[in-house]
Amino acid sequence: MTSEPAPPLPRFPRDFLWGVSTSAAQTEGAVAEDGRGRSAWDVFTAEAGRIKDGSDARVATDHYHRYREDVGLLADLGVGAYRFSVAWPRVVPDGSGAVNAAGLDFYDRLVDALLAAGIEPVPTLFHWDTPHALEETGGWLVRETAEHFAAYADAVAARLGDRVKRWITLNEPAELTLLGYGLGQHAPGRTLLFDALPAAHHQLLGHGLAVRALRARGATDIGIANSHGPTWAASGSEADTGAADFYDLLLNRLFADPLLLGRYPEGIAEQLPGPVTDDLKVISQPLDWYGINYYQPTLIGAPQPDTAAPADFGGIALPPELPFSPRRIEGYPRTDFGWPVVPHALTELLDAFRERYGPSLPPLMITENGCSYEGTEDTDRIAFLDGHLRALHDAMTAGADVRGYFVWSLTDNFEWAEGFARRFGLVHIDYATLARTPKASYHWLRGALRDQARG
Ligand code: IFM
Repeated sequence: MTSEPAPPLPRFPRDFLWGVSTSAAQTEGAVAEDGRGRSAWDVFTAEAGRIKDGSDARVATDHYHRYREDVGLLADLGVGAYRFSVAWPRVVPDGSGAVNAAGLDFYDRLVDALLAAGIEPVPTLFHWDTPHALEETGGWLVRETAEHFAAYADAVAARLGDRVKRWITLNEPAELTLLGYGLGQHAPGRTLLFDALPAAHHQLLGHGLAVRALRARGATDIGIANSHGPTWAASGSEADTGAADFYDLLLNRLFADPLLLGRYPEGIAEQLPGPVTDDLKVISQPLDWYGINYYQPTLIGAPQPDTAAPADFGGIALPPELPFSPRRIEGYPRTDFGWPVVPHALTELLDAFRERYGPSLPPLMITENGCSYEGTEDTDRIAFLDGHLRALHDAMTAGADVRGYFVWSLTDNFEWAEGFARRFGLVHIDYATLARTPKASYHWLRGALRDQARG
């Protein structure tokens, strides 16, 4: 996809929060430093064949040591906020029990450096790096992990709460449930299919308990980052629309309904462990805002046992038992990852959220949006961001209350099972030297943010 220079972006509200997102496991490296414990991803990446390019994240982008340079890049970019994640195994090496002060020191330094540069720190407490010790006792399949998560959240808030105002509890619990526990493509590599559902419930419970812990420490600005995207049916047939409805439930309602409406979609609660009704009260405490990570829509049809999933769905091998099958979306440009580029689906998604949740929907933030392309003259990424920001503006004009937008990601980084082969950064990383080089998209966004600031 290449594009002609586009006219300036439409004007966003003056107090709109512009930011970029990263996560600890994808950037920090330094996995054995300053008392950090092992994470589920450390163990997963050490297993042969798990990561496509055979890499691991022991060094990643070395953000742990180069955070000052990264903060400089953020300041020069002109964003108001930096969304990063705190690594649970760095703060509580065994997942429960003793807190590692040296691990918290890193986030202390990072937060201070951000504030000194006039950038708001927005930490996510959990972005998939479950402490390995907890994984060994069942990980998110067991209730205790939710309780340990709340204790960890309390420890982080105790240290950073005097300077951090805005918190995110979890990132994309749907992906961890589906890819980590259901299909085995991500850590911890379990292939439980629908028996993975307890992991969804316990993450939600962990979220609710963490919200309580943060509020007890005085936090007043708390959200969650869930991945969502419109689900399109492959045809109008009953079989295809039924399959699409089911997939929509998994991606768009399994997490949002309990959080926003205090109930699970029909038929789910019966399959979950624990005092679900009581848990739902904890899970559905009102949020200050709700984060949406949007990348692409999904086209779904009735099961087709012999068809491999298309690139739209990561090209992964899907078990024949699934009651749906992803199809390739035709007629749109694609990123180098093979994902279709469909900006208007973001407008569609935000319209659908307003319609589905009505007055129960708190203000929204787009907590991730971005794309993977090679090269530093990344005009395709510019076109992607430009198109999605216009689509977002359309949704806001139609009434969506969206307060901020975060690009995924500041730098290229470790893209999970894909290793380093996928480049989502506004800043290029040379993995041999770890040199950072801003791409054309970085300069474009910098200009766009300056225009916005001029008012
Ligand atoms: O890199 C990931 C991130 O960790 C979670 N959201 C999607 C991104 C791109 O795949």
